[in-house]
Amino acid sequence: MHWNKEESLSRQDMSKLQSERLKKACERVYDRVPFYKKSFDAKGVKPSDIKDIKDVVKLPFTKKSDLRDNYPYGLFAEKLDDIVRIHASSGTTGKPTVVAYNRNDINLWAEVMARTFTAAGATNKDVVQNAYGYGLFTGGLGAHYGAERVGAAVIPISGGNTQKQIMLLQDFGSTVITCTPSFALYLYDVAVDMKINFDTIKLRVGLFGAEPWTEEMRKEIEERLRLKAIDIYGLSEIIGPGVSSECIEAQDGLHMNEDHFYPEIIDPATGEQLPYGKEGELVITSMSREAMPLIRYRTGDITSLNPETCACGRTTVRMRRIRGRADDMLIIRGVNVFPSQVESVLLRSKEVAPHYIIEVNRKGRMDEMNVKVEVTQDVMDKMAAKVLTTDLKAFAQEEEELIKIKREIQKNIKDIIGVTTDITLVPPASVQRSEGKAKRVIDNRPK
Ligand code: DLL
Repeated sequence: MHWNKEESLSRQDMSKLQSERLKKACERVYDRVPFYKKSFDAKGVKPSDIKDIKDVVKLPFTKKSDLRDNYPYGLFAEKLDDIVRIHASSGTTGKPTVVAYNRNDINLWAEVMARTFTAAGATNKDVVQNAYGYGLFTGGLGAHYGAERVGAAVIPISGGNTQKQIMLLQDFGSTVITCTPSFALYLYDVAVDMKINFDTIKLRVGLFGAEPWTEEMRKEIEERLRLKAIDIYGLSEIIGPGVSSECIEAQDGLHMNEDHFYPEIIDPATGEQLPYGKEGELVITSMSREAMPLIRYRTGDITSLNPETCACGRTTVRMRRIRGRADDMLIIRGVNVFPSQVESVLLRSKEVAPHYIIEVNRKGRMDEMNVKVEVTQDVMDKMAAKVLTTDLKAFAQEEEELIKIKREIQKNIKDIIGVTTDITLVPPASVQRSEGKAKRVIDNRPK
């Protein structure tokens, strides 16, 4: 089932629509946003040079720093009178990135999020427990309007409040949950602590995003929470959630809403556009936005694009699951390491749980990576039982067991990623849980 006919246009019709929309967006920003007039002029390009979607490569990029430099309202293409919503995403340093919507943008957002819910199999028969944070973060309100548009009953519980979340899951019979994948796992842990019988919970699908996660993490979540876990992607600068999402039929790549958000993959070093299938940085032009369209926005996210028609019938280009952000990539003694690669390797091991922290330190001139990961309750129980026997030999064997687990993970990380790491196994529930976006990396190296 599709929400809009634009999800299954022929490639030719899609290009035609994109070409028209790109032209309009260029005219709009050139006329209304001094920053764009300047950056178009600096590149020697005029809106009239843009005749086809392929001409996009002539246009200048927009970077996150451009939003900061024009803080707060400098990139708005609309007067405040017509702006009806302002969101912001908190950066790690300094001022937040500010984004604006007019009425048409809010409507567009609800439409693309309705596509997202529909692709995940949600309908007016569903009860959607929306555990994305409401506020400046786009997750809460973005999911809210989309779920309402498909006619579902939305519970605007927002993030956090874990025990109450579980009570509502049981009492309100929520069938769909929306939250970060790390919060989904946290919810599960709390439910286990509360001795909840999962047969009393009706959840059948979760729409998870806002942070990188892996296929292995998906499997864990699906098994534990007994639902289908759908990957949804977006960023505030473009609209919020609603940029791309998986379909429940195939779960094989995220359908880009490319009639509104034109995707390209570039080589992050040279800025050169790369062909379909090649991995690089995702760049998006938000062609239909009115209050704040962005031209060739560099997302910093690493992925690739696949133009083949999906088994679900949608023809929109699919984006592969995000590998990570270019700026989250760690360089450890010359080897590029994405936290998601470490996650994949860890979750292959049955003895550890999907809760981990990667810490990087510099000793002298050497980088050292330490991965702190929780062992499962099973491993813990086995250890405890042995200790209780006061049988020292058995205890020593258990320690050997732990060393074996550590060695195996170390070996897999070395073989698959190519770096030597130190592994610290810690008891269940000792790694900090997240109610929103998880923080998985602590980099203590001097900048
Ligand atoms: O995280 C919007 C969102 C809300 C998406 C709810 C999905 C669900 P920002 O706070 O601006 O917006 O953060 C955007 O988060 O550039 C990616 O690095 C990362 N991200 C978002 N979704 C995914 C995903 C929202 N599915 C930044 N997989 C993006 C991996 C994701 N990374």
